[in-house]
Amino acid sequence: MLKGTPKGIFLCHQNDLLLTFTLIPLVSNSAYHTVVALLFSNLSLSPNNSYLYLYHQHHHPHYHYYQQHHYYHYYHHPHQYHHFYHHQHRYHLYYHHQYLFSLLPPSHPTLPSLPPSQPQPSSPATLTTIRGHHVAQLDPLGILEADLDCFVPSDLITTIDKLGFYGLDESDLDKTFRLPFTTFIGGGDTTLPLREIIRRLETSYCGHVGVEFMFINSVEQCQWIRGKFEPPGAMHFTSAEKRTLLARLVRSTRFEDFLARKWSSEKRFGLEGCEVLIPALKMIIDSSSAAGIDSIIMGMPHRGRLNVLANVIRKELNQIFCQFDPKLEAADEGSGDVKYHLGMYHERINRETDKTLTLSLMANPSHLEAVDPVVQGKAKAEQFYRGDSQGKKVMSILIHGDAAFAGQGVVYETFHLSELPSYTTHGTIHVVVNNQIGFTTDPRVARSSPYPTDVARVVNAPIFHVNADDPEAVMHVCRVAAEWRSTFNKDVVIDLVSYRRFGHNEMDEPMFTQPLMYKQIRRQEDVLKKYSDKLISEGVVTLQEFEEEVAKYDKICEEAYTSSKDEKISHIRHWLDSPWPDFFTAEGEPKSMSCPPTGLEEGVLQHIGLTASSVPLEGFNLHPGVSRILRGRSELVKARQMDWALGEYMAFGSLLQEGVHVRLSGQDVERGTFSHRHHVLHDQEVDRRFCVPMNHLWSDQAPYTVCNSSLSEYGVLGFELGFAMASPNALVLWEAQFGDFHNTAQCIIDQFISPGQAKWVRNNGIVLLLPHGMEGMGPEHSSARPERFLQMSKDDPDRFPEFRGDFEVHQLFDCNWVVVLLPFRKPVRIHLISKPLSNARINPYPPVHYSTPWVGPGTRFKRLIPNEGPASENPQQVKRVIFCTGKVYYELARERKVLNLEGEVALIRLEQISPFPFDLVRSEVERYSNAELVWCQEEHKNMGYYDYVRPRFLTVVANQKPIWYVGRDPAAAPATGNKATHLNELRRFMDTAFNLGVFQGRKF
Ligand SMILES: Cc1ncc(C[n+]2csc(CCOP(=O)(O)OP(=O)(O)O)c2C)c(N)n1
Ligand SMILES: [Mg+2]
Repeated sequence: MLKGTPKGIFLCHQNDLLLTFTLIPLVSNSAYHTVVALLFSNLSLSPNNSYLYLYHQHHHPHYHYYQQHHYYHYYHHPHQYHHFYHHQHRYHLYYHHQYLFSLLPPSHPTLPSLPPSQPQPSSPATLTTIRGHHVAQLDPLGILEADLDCFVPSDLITTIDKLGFYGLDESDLDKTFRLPFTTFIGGGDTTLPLREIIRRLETSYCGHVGVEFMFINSVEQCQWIRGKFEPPGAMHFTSAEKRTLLARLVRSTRFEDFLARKWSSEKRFGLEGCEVLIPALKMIIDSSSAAGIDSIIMGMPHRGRLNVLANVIRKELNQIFCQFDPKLEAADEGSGDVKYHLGMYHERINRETDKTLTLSLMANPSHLEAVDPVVQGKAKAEQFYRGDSQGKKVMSILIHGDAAFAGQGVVYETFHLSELPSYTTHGTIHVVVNNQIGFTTDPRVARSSPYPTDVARVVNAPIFHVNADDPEAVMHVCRVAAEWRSTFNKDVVIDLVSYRRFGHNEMDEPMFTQPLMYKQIRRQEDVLKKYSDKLISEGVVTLQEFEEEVAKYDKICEEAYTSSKDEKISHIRHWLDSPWPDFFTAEGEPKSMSCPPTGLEEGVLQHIGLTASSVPLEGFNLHPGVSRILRGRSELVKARQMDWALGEYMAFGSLLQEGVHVRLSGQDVERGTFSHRHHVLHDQEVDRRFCVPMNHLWSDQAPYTVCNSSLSEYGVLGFELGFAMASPNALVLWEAQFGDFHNTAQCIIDQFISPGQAKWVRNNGIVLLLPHGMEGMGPEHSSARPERFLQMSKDDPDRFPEFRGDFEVHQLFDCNWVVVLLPFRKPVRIHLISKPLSNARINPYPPVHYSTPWVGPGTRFKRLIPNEGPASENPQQVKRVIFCTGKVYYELARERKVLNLEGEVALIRLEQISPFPFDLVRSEVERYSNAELVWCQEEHKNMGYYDYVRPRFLTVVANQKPIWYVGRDPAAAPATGNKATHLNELRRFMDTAFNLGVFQGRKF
């Protein structure tokens, strides 16, 4: 015990109405410094209890100054009092701790009473600090500090035997004090002896639960939490509840034991050391179901995942066990995934509440925490489609590892979505399996924050740290967390402070790196043994009943094991987390393989165009600049033309008419980064008066959601991917501010979007809008790195495909492109080739006339646009065919015209690059059989499309002809920062493109 440390202190705080005092006496026991925190509010304001004393640890010269001066002033000058306390609190109490306030009985003679007329000081709300969690007994091993700090804040420390040293004696402990109304420790009592106060507070705040909530800026919420932890008997459980808890613990523990026995050398990332996770989740689910929740979407990492699938989601055990069979064959197309990544969807009756409940655990990649925003997006979408605007029916639970929770930035990004109107899921319950280790790394070198959970403080989520070896304490915090979520619809964190009994996986040797910790772990009795002993000694169960429960579950496992041997084939689709039952056939196949035309009646186009160029609300004060834009649109509509922004309007609007929900999310998407979109109009006179014309198209249209996101890519793209998972009947688009910013969301692209179907047989129609264009804007803001996406496409460059009538749609099914009308969903990446802002100045795109060949009824997306002009009339005379894509076409067409080469050079545009339109390219190549073939791009040679298209062109011509490259030279940066260099590069490759002799005599 620290020498000379104080016995007790009162911390002073102010909130709106009250001055509050927290008494923090400390008591020692053999193993811990423990702290007790008590809030005595109103203490100084009532004439009956204005008994404050300053105590000091050492004789400090300022002692009398503070005692006499400030106290004295307090009675006469409330403002100085305020200042004084603020000063004390911040400085002396926290850092020097020489000065202590203590409480004396009302009869103490030395202090004057506070005059009844004393005005109450008021100030911005601050709340009582309760720091008991710093010394609560959270580590089941008893060797680590959950807050990484064995230093117990000295302002909190005292020992009972030091009472005299601080001016108190043992007799003070038995003096009775009136309790303030803000505390619940009294139960029915309004006064208690100090000894009892200390005991009760110790029970609430310094036992196996550490509650962090002092940072919450709501008196109501803080009081609510106190009300859950302070009343005597708050943690009381009935015998029936205890038996249920024991039975759940049996399942959790014996499941891992069973796997360990049967497959001792298989990786499973066992839960041993935190078996309480299973009853914890079940308690959260039961309590949430009781509060009205009927759909829960969960995300979690590897640790204990199989156990959660088995005992929470209730995946059939034989289906889990057969995954361990090395001879099990895969029935589905695709490459599949390891068993501890698979997801699951299950509808069942909750036994505790008798209500129907749907549970889904999202499949996820190894990349820790990447699934967090995906879960949130899916939960949001379910809430949206069900009209659950308050999150009373659908909720999400996220489970985290301690190291990943602290280390991964996407956790922070996800928290920052939690309160945003278009992204909130109205409260997520986070559960941290805090085994105090990450692989081989100790927490003290893995994080800089005291707890792994501190990230949650940014959203004022209460954090409940709990010793995972005390299952009843865990159940209590889980119940409180669920009630918190259903009461306040805000995030909450449960930190299960536990340990990891074995290595990171079952093959790892933890003694290499954590020898002492693991010596202790070997001595550690498992929680099931401890808890069953406790219940047996309490007489809640008999030893025989307990053993029967264990035997019963072991038998279930054995039987499932036997039947798992009959499973010869694994169906990944049985592990689907987001089934779309009516969308596919019963076998999970598309109902047809057809791609209907996407053209529209002119009347529809006109209608949408008019809405896009008007304000449907009366008396709306528009900005003159926006008025101009809308007038420009209206001119185009009159001329039956559309530019990029109108084209987008037409596409979205027509889908809305057909009942397809459209959601566009990303940074500044409402106006549009390039100020071209203006989907949300702002009244210039009335604060927060908006108008979204797209939602005024038709009375029975589907809703349009357009939302500016937080400044995140990883989190927001993950969220939208999850949103797109909930329903196939939606177009969900994420737009990057500039295409290159998608690189901070690369994990979502690489781990979910590209391989999602191959790993998890999961369709998804997410659309990425990535502004791209080499316009001299510098190394960033130029390239959306199309080469990266093309590299993910799996069409074989070397195999010329067979052509059937449905070749086009089959290609789309096999590779990655999407049209919302397709009978399946594929992620798609669209590069907006050229930014509409620059269109205004150097518009490479003339507005498109919406006459039939392009957008009218019966028309469809053109994968390839053949040459337009003289070259196609006399193809045999053509000397060079330049294939290209995007904006560079317009530069080439202009140059060709200037050079008068329109008869000799054909320009062909690939609108769909992947899957490669082998059929159309072949017929163009055959048409211009005398011409040499060129691929022209404005990107550098090692970027853009060249590496993707080259081998495919060679396959088309059976390697009989070269496909020459024209474009920028290879480079390390995507674009130059120098405008002159940019223009020189452009000039140089334009010259090459039309120098018809340049490749003569060259070998390929
Ligand atoms: C983003 C990411 N980085 C690194 C890894 C490799 N990795 C797998 S588990 C692990 C440790 C995780 O520790 P923790 O989050 O505490 O979970 P625990 O295994 O202890 O349950 C690491 C580093 C990963 N899977 N994902
Ligand atoms: Mg860990």
